[in-house]
Amino acid sequence: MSAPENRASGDRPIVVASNRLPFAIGRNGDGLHVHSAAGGLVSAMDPVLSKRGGTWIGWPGIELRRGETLPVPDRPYAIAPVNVSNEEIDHYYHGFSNETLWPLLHSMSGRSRFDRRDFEVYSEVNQRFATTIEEQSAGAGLVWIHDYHLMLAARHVRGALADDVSLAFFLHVPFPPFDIFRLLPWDRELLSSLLACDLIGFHVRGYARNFLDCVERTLGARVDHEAGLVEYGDRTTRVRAMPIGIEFETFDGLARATDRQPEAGRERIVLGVDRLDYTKGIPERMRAFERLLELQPEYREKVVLLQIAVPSRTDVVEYRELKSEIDELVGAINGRFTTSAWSPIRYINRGVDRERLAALYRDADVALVTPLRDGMNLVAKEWVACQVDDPGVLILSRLAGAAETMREALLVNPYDLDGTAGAIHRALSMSEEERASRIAALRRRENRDDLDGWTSTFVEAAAEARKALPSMGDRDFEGWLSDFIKDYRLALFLDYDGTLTPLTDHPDRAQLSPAMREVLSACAARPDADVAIVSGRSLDGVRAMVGDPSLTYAGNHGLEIEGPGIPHFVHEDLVHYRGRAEELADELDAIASDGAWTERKGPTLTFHYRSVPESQRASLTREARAIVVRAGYQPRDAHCAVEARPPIGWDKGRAVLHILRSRYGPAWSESVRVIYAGDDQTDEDAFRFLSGLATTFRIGHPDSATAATRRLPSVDAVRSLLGWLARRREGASG
Ligand code: GDG
Repeated sequence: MSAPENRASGDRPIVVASNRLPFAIGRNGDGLHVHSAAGGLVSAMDPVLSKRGGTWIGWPGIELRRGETLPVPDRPYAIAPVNVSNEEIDHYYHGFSNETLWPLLHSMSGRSRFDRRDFEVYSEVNQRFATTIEEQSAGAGLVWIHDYHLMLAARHVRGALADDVSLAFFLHVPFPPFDIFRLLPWDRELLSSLLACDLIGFHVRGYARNFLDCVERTLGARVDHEAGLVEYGDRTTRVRAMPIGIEFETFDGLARATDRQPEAGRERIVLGVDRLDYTKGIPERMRAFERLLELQPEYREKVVLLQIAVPSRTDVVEYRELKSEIDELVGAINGRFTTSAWSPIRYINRGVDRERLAALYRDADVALVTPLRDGMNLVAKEWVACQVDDPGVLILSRLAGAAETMREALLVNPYDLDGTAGAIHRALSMSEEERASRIAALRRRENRDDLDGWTSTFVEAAAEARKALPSMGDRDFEGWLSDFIKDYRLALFLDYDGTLTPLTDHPDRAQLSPAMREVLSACAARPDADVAIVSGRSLDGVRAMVGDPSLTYAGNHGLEIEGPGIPHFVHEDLVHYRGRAEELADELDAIASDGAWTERKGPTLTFHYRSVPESQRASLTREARAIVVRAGYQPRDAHCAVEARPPIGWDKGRAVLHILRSRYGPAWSESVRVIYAGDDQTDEDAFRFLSGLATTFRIGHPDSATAATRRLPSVDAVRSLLGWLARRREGASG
């Protein structure tokens, strides 16, 4: 099938990034040699890249020695190799990709190893992929990143991509439920990186649902589960299930063209074909077959299990152990049942070529595809495509993604040996009519939803993905907050700049909009709510900007506090710093040029450099920070500014607790619920301090990590939140 090309982004080239290139490089005495690497990904991407042009980015599979250049086979698109050293491969590929992520994503967390060094190298290699993607993406319409090896690349790429280039990711393996994924110490990093994409594709709906659940619960992103949209900071990502297909016509053609194989003798054949991987359930399958021979001796000497297991990841110890386990099991089962004329298991521990594979598929009476967990499983689909005469029966694990659509197969639980043995019996005794009906339906679907169709659907979906979620509204706040604050007094803490007003080039210009002023006053007017503004500005400064005397104000990051029911507070240690901030400000003024200036705020100050040309910022801030440190103050990065605070162990978090305790007493949490919203690094102190004690919101761009419960995209969203808080209970939470 061929679907229309992606029109929305024209016919611009595509950049594909995957762990491996579409060919493999080996080295022998004569130097480097190219081998073809036929596989699902190559079959899927090669035609679309050939048609549209573009670049394939990947690791060539070998560490290049000094002076060696990569032999690149002739292709109608560019190849950009990413060099990864052998040591890096150990951590990035064997370690984090295959020993941490692979088992975890397959819900086999007991096999996952969590090693910080592996993760660090994985991040570095992903960053290197991202740099190559940036270099290759000029003029491209789509950057398409593949699979679990590159989950951190998207985040680095996003900032460097032109606005009209779509960024998309497809995961070829399952995505596990929240309770499993949260075991990963770096879950937030991976999730937030993926949300830099416009489109994320999974094989089946269940994986997409798990992912949406994870980003909602782990990152506090806003999710529309029905539409498959995630809003994270100011960016929206579309999440879709797009089951991969196979080259149906190719397999069908191969099956019609090849001769009968010598394996097809008098016995009936039950076939298994897999990479030798513990997710594929090969030992369980052999035991189920053994159970069949135990329970139904009439199959002895009549049926053979033909298992092809292609060696895979032999550098990983678990894979070597699995090979030994299977070797022993084959020996034990064959030792138990073999007669002079027959052995029950025929085991081939190497790959066969595609023609032979198609013939084996065609001639098998039963395909036994019983992974313990599998993203999709292409073998099931390829086998179906090869059923060109005398139809066989497909037995398929219900834990493979393929089971979601291939409903006409006999679905089994691969852990249930009796159930699987029963299914083999049912398959071997199934009538020709039933077999033909099931296969006809399976073939129709795989022919219709083939690989070409999948690629076109993905490319089109990526171009159309850039739809924003409808703006945040009462329904969201209702879901997040109404139970939390119901029947409690509300203590609302709000940062000022970047939270209640957009950031401006000068602090004096950051005025509250009339609409914001209105919702703020309406919140403050509620008899069951108290509002406090917590700012890095001076106390007088922030009070003057807001102008409502009924609120509480915490200035200078909480070093000074004033409000109803709270004795005026100035941190006692400030006496030691009297006058020093002024001296420090004079020193900073001496280096201020090109629009840099110092905001004097009493005990603290802020050195602003927003108007300074980009090229001078790094050296200027380095100098400013050094001066601050020499003066015995703590420097802290803010939005285009360096803050200087006396080192007295006080921050916005401590200030919030001080306000809560002074106002409501030490048992404040019995009667008060706290909501805090802020956009700044200094608000992170409050988010960490209040974790578990409050619902916290980080406003704005999602590039920096946050300890907040949720993110809000903008000052407008804060206004909507305040509007809802002011109106609630009049109808909503009763
Ligand atoms: C990952 C996901 C998902 C196998 N033996 C031989 C041979 N093969 C080919 C098959 C098939 C491929 O290898 C295996 O694909 P699977 O889908 O079964 O499994 P993974 O390798 O684990 O692939 C999986 C897939 O990505 C695609 O998204 O379906 O869930 O784990 O194409 O034909 N090919 C040849 N000789 C062999 O002996 N020529």
